Amino acid sequence: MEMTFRWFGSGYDTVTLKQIRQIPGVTGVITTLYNKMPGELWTQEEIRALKEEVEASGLHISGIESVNIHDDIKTGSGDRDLYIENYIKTLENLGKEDIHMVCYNFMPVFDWTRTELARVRKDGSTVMAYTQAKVDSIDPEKMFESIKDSMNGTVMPGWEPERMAKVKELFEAYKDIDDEKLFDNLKYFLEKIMPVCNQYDIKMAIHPDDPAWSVFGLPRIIINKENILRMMKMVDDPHNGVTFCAGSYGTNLANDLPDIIRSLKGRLHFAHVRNLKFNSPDDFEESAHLSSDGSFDMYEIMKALYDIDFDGPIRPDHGRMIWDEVAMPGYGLYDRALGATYLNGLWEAIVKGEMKK
Ligand SMILES: [Mn+2]
Repeated sequence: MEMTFRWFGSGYDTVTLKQIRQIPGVTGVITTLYNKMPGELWTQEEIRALKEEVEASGLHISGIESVNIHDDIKTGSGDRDLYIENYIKTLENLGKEDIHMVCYNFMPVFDWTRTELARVRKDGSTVMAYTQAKVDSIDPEKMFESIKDSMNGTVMPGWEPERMAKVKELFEAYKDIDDEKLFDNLKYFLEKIMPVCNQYDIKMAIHPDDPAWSVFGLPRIIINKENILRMMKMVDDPHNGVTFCAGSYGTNLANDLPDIIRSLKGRLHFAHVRNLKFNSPDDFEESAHLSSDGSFDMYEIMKALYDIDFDGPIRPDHGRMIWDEVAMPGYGLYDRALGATYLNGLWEAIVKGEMKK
């Protein structure tokens, strides 16, 4: 595996490439063209400029998170074919710049959903948290309003004000879309892009829905082992792969995380590893990465990645806000750097332990 760090780009991220370069063991960044709207074409020149900026810092681009999918593709309507053409061209341009892993998601309307962006924990750190009761009591069109004041002046991925201004129209567009239709539309999209992925060896890595169940009555399909196996089988190509995200699959306690990892051997192209602390099955918060601070056994997660010979990029995920840092919720420097170091420590212990057997 390669330890990486998510970086939103100059002008968007409070964390600098220089800071990332100084985290021991981190050699690559997972980045994006953050100003691009879903469906928009990425030119080769823009990608090259991003690549040159990253490489000038002594790091390299390990993959893209995300090239976002336009809602017309997810709903299978409107200008879907035009947006797929743009997507194919974008993948081609990434391939020409020697970038070979693309993370994306197929979540309707909202990206990952949290009800609090700064819950205060006993140690004074703040974390993102989710309470089902809060979601059940809120008008979905007010969701953005309810959290936007806690974004610390940043734009959170998937929560762009331009999209959220149209949230009512978006809900309307999805009113006839159920799980089966969403699967059909995903299949249509994947079949169209597989030729370019094969030509340039681009590994597509679908990110799970977060939380891993339907919110506000919207369909959600990338939520458990059964559905992810179906998704891989319906377009059976190694380039049609998966991002394992511990914090997203882990929202549903019925998901056995090491077992899901083992079922993805050969199709797992990217891993997000973090912990959650459950206060009840309907209330969780994003704890530190350390096993003892949350509800997951992080050793078992890393061991499963080792056992399937995972060789793709891995990154720490949402961190706590600590040491008075002001940053995008979940995406400060300090706690994610601690997370990367901890995960590297687990990995070293696993590798050396196995070699001594
Ligand atoms: Mn994730």
